[in-house]
Amino acid sequence: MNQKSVDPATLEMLQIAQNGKLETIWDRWDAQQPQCGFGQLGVCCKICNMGPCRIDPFGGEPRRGACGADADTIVARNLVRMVAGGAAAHSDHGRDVVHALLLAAEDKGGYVIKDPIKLRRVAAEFGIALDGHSDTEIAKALAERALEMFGQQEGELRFLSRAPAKRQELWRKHEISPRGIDREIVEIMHRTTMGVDTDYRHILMQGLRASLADGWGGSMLATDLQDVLFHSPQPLRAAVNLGVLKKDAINIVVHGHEPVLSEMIVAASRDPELLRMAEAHGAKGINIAGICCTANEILMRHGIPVAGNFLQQELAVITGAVDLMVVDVQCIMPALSSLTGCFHTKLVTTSTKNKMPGVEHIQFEEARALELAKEIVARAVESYTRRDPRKVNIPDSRSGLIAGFTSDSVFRFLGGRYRGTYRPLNDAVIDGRLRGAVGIVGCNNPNIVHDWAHIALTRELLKNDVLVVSTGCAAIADAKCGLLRPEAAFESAGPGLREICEAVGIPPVLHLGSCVDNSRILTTLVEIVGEGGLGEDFSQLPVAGSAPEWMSEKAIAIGFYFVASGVLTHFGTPHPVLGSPAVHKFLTDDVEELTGGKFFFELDPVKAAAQIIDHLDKKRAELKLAPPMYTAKKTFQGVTEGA
Ligand code: BF8
Repeated sequence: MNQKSVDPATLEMLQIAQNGKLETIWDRWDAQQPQCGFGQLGVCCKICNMGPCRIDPFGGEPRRGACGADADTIVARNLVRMVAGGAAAHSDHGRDVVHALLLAAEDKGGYVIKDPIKLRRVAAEFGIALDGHSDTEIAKALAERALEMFGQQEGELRFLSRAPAKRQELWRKHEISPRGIDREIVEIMHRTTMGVDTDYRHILMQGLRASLADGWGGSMLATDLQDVLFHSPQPLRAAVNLGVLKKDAINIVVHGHEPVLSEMIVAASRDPELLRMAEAHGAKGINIAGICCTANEILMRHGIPVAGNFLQQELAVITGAVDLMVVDVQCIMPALSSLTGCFHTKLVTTSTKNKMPGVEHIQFEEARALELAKEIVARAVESYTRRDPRKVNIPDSRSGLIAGFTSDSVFRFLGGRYRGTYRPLNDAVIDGRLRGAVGIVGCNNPNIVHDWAHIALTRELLKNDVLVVSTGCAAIADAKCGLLRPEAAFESAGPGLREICEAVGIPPVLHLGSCVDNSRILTTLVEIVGEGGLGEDFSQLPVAGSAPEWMSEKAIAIGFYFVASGVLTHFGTPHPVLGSPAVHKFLTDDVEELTGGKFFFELDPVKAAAQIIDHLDKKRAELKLAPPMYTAKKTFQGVTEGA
């Protein structure tokens, strides 16, 4: 592949890396070619020590592993183990947030409850008594109830009751209502170990159940309790791309996922004593910038600039301007440890779950959160004194954006102060000003030109009057090319979407946060159905989901819970299932009979947009809605088809 990215800052830094003979993820990915075909097709089984076994994907021999497992069983097992990995990552993040809430209730670690209204709203859902009780008493009771959701053995997760009654009934009918978060993940591991479940459909149904435990459990808890602790986001302005790093300031990059750490780093960076120390070393302040979902968390609540998305983490170091990179968990490339060795950059791990050989570990303890955050910031100040100005190359690339939308705020925002409901949004869909809405989420992957698929898909949908909501690295991609500015409505949206964006002053792409905040997409769907006029279940809505450049197991878990919630879901490259036509058919066809949602795989973002729009139009017709007001005929690449 020749072109590596559509982002000019990334291309500039890749040239600098090449000149300096610095290896990046693209070099290592090239060195892996050709990648293992058995792995890509999902037909390699290494679950027990009789293997690894592999199946001939062309129907020849061997057709079965040593134990007798066929391609269908092997592919389904491998896939749901990916769901388990993704659901575990999101949910363990959620668990850490619950612990932080417990500490806030006990007045430890510097955490305080910043959104008492949301605290009371969520606590009421758990049936916790509110009257006459202090915020800390309620927070303690809520944290205890939330912790129970992880180890719950029977019944259903509390947040499932947010879904429409029809959806809940459907989950019960197919026995995929999750009982407890940890239980469903463990059950995947049990069912897929040697000699247990061999029925691929039965295995995949457990994948759906565990994914619901993520979306409507661990991720939803993470989002809601982060809002309680760190306050619910509100729309705010910020900047994005490597150009947010500053030549004359101390640059700290926070990378990973959990705001329990990054919130404290932000607080510590404003400490007067540390600021004086920075100044004494000749620095003009302490500049915090984020990478990956940690970036999204502190962007959403503080407007902290975003240095880049997943594929830019090494490039941030290669600017030579990062004095310290602090990481917690998930999406952190192991290569950072050797790369930071080529610069003055200090790399610090902090989580009990993540250590890197040769990298200093400062154990983050929530009970001493602020104190440890100050220690980390002080290390950055020290590191700045070792910065070599000759190695500094910061690309002059940064875009403005608006972030900070939530299912609570944005659509009520659409209704204005006196009409704070989802009615205007639903009416816009009903009268055809808006064709529908699509959530574009997920990662970058060197197997696709960096950011290209996110941006191309988003642009096609906007042109066709489809509102886009976005999270994770997808939102960062769209932000870098200016799609998260209100002006993008003039430049990129169809006439109906433009009218709405202009009336309210919002961008046509709404940033809903990090990957755990995909739960905000679910609660948005709840609100839309609840508002009325667009059917009684998610599967009736003109909506879809997409992960055009996915790479992580977490993306598979998210895709599964979208599909289990009745949503058509696009992935750019297929899941590793093509070695089993039966599993592929289940995911892209049969599952629709069960949940109303299904997957489709399409690398070309323009073709994917066409398929998504066909789906939105089909749903509109089923609801007997008028055709789209302005873009009844689909518009692609500036050409109106059939016009
Ligand atoms: O959880 S989008 S590359 S950063 S996995 Fe990772 Fe993918 Fe980015 Fe956030 Ni989500």
